[in-house]
Amino acid sequence: TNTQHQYRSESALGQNPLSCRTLSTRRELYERDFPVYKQPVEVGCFSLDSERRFFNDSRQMRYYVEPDRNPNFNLRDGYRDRFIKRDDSVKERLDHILRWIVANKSKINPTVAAASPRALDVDFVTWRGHLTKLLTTPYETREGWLLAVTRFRGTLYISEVETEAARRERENRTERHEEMMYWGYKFEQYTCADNTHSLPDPGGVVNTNEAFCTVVQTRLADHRLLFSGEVDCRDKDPKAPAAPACYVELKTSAEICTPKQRSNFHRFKLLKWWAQSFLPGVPRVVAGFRDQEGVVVSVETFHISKISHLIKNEYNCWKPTVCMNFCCDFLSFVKRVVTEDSHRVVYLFSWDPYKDVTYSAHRDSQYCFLPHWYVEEMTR
Ligand code: 0WD
Ligand code: CA
Repeated sequence: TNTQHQYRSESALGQNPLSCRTLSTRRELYERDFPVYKQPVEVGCFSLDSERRFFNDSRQMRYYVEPDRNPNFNLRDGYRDRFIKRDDSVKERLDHILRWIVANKSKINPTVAAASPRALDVDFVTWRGHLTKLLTTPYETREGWLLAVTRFRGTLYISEVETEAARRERENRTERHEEMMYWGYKFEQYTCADNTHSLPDPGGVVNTNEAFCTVVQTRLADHRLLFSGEVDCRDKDPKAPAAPACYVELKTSAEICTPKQRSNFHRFKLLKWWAQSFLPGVPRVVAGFRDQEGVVVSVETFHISKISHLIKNEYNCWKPTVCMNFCCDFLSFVKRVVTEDSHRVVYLFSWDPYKDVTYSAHRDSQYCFLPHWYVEEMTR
């Protein structure tokens, strides 16, 4: 019909394609062929210890120990007396990734002798979590985002800025919500061991400062990406495939009792799980389903490559191609907008549900996020 034709020919870029000031997030604009997304390659990893100190190694790697299918793990255990919580008012921005880059420049810079010495051989540097937010944007109806972008020596760095709404939510969490945030980490403790020949220690302390992060390189259409994401654990079989294929993502979710709950799980939760693990090439998610009292009553493995089939029968459901095409077009939009190459300039991209993406530019502002030590190291 005529309507369909108009949809198809409409540009994703704002009302006036020549001004290119905004980017639409309407789903129907991104329903085209799946873009090229190269198999992500792990180029390194790093660890953050119990005091959030950076190490250029895998000391915080943990090993997956398959639990009973119906385990009865009590996720509330230890919340009061064996929990050290990371201070989430401290904004680390891209600092850990930048430290990794400085320590591993040679690995991502095979062309040191090229025309632009010291420039990184990638278009974008960011956290996996920021890309997850971009992938899910066409389907997000609750939370907007702010992404700060700086072009420095040709590479675009993307770092999230906490929205006012997110800050208010963080500062006004209920006691119940605070405790539920602990449950995910407690589930990790029940299913992860510190080395290949030990067992999980549910009697130990949960410290959310600790993290093991993978650094991967890949390409989305013509965008060369370098990003890092936190990995929960790996397959402990030494014959398991190389990273990231050996990694396992752990999740907890409310037990599914009704068809409505199952439908919501497929439409909202599986979208977030798929986006987060598809990006770095993590092949499976192990989910602990818990009751109202925080007891894990069943455990199920989801293979990322099978999730799109699982959801196909769901009415009005999300589509992986929409997620990837939107992300791709957003990155193209960023490349067009962010033209001034300077660590002192930040372009702030802003989005709220049911709105278009907009941006503003800021020089020498509170939004600057590339640290001096990084700028100096990469300029020398
Ligand atoms: O300060 C900030 N604004 C951010 C810091 C925003 C995003 C990330 N980070 C850093 C932290 O250093 C953290 O170690 O990111 C790391 C995780 O990055 P990611 O993998 O890119 O983030 P994401 O995919 O959103 O989260 C992965 C896991 C989460 O697991 P679940 O299963 O809940 O998705 O990382 C944890 C959490 O366990 N996590 C965080 N840990 C520390 N600080 C944070 C955070 N802000 N966000 C998620
Ligand atoms: Ca997890």
